[in-house]
Amino acid sequence: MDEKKVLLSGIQPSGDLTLGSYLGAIKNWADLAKEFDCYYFMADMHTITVRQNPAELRRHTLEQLASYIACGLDPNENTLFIQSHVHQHAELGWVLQCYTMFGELSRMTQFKDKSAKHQENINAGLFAYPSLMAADILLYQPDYVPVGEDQKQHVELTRDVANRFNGLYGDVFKIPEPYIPKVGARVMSLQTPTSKMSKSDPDQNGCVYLKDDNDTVMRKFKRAVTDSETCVRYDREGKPGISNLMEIYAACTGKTYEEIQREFDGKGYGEFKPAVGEAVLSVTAPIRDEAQRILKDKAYLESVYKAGAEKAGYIANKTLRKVYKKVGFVAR
Ligand code: ATP
Ligand code: LTN
Repeated sequence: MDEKKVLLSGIQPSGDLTLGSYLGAIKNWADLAKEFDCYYFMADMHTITVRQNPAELRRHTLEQLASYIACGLDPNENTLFIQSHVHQHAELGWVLQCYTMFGELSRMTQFKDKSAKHQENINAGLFAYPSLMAADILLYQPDYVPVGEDQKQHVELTRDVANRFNGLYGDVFKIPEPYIPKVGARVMSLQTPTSKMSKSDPDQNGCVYLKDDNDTVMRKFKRAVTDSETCVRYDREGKPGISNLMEIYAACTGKTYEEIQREFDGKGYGEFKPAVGEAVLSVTAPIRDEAQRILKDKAYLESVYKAGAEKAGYIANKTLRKVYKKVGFVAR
């Protein structure tokens, strides 16, 4: 009998994975398999809430799977799958929409941000997204949901919906906790350090992608927006650019802010920025090369996502059957 606690998370294949997705999420996942029963998926159903090019979506989904593996998620120890392969997500998603309030969904920051960004396509899926995310999570009865700071609000809504449902029908869902890393919890854009580094950001210079070649990474860090001072000092409010670079450097080297301040005392930004680039590359270059190698082996990737969907589907189905019974659907 497997007594391990369960943990689940997903990322939308909405673009190339960034340093933010890595430091804020995936990096922290690789070490968890020993302790937890882990499920990670490509949230392709969430991705179509913003209009996608179909060929690109397919490519991003497979590249993301290859990157997960390259980042250290061993498919033998983690269940890796594609959301749309497990139809129970859509089914529970519908049920949970009927237990999520209009007002709750209206308050979601991600909805407000994305509807401001895509005013031509504020569709019902974008609005109901958190109900589908609640389904993604609750199907697997996880104890923890490791996400970046920006997703905490969605996990809290998931807890509210689960509690509401349990209140009506008894203990159907386990109430999950968000699991948020301390360092690298929010990597900001290198060009606009007050907004999150995001893979769907059209400004590619602000964003460091895991697949970027060495020259591109170095160029992006050298051009990172800073301030008119010259001293490397941590001040999130007053010096957002430098503080962001310090956080990235700390996350890649394990150094503290005090150590970094001492290291670059009197040296100025001209030396600090390329040092951050080098530190990032020491982490991302091996991942990039390994992901490219894995991506060429299509048969292997297929075997991974098929086995993942099978295992995930089995667990998801158990929860969905219980829910269908509770709400009053006639058993088939
Ligand atoms: P999109 O641009 O499509 O909204 P995104 O790049 O913002 O995507 P998500 O797919 O929303 O990224 O996030 C994947 C995971 O990575 C989430 O757990 C999220 O919290 C984390 N994450 C994403 N971007 C960052 C970031 N800049 N800093 C820290 N964590 C991040
Ligand atoms: N909303 C998340 C992606 C996501 C997710 C999930 C994360 C979809 N379903 C379930 C954790 C658990 C995002 O945009 N990063």
